[in-house]
Amino acid sequence: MPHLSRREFGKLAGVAGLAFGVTPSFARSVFAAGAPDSAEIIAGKASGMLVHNAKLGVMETPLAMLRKYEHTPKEVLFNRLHFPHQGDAAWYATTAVPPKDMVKNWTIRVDGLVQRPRTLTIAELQARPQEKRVSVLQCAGNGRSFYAAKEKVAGGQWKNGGMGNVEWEGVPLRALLEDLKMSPSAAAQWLTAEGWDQPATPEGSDFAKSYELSDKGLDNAILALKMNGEPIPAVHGGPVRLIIPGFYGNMNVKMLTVLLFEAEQSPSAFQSVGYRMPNSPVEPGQFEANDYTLQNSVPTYGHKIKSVIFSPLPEDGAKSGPVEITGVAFNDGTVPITDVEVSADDGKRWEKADVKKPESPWAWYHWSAKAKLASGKNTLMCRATDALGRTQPIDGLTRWNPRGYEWNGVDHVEITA
Ligand SMILES: Nc1nc2c(c(=O)[nH]1)N[C@H]1C(S)=C(S)[C@@H](COP(=O)(O)O)O[C@H]1N2
Ligand SMILES: [Mo]
Repeated sequence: MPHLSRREFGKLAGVAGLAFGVTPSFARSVFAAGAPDSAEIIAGKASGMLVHNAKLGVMETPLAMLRKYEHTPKEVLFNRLHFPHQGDAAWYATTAVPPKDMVKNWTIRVDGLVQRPRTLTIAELQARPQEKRVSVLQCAGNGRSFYAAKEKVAGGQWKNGGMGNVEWEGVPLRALLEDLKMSPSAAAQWLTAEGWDQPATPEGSDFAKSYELSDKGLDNAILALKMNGEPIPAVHGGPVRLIIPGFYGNMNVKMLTVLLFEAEQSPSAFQSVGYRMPNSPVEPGQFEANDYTLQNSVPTYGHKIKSVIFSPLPEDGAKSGPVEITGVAFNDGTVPITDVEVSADDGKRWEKADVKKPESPWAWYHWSAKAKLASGKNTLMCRATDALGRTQPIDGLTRWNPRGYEWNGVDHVEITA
């Protein structure tokens, strides 16, 4: 395992750029054959995923696939990794459990401002009581492509499929620290989590994410050992992944190797420049992708409330007449979603959808509404609201930002009946 020094941090390469440079051999062979299918890029993935970056195995799930499952299986779950894998391409390119000896020897260093720094072994984690958390996992860049209606933002042009509803299982973090007499001292304000993966070049930043210790979201965090009832596949962060239910994907660090308690947040560019939202609305040209500071922006933490139409989709070939509109909704899980409203006429009239209780506060909610499709073009829309009155902007472009994060504008689907 490479040594992880937390002071090895650097710059983000370019605008989109959460830095890469080396093309691993497995990716080269894939490129030689022309545009590769998702199943060729990551062994075990379904064919026909929407590939955003073949080199890094970044791909999203078409909604027609996503809607088939209550818990998104590993075969279709979107994938995002920042670094091409340099050591062991076969390991990277598989959704199987990582090699046994690697899992057996996996350790997590708990360090910094704790009573008793030490290293946890995977066996210790496996021996402890486990808890489940069903939570939507969603890339903060999900929906980025929709910002192009104002100005295109660099990076993967995600539609709505950079998300999934996943059952995680593992060891509750706070209880673990207390039991092992490793609670952070009063001086500790931040928890930084680091993954095993390393940037391709020495100037690159490590993938490190910091969490405010005062944030209630951490109370629900687990060191996850299982995803949908099985050991977590390497590409989804096995053997141990930090899961903070309701938080954007980047905050759920895969292949966890370090937990650091400190007075400050990590200097990694993934924390200090990337995965942040400006404090107040910005316009293109006013605020650039590298203008982010700790003062003028906040990390992408809890999911902003969102709803997505799963049916009908344009490819369903819906006919005019009565139709059932269905979809999902979710927020950060701190309060329930109270309403989903649906419009079948481009926002002129809105009807309340029937909203089902979710499996957990962070899972997706299912909703459905009856409507009538006119012959010709119909614009379907949906909008969720929660118990705090938080709702989705009708015009998502008001939240335009230079890195294209946190899209939660009212969803639109055009159906020609
Ligand atoms: N170690 C590590 N953890 C990581 C990342 C990464 O590149 N390295 N990417 C993050 C981002 S941006 C997202 S969206 C999710 C993606 O999780 P998935 O690939 O399991 O869907 O993992 C997060 N955790
Ligand atoms: Mo992400």
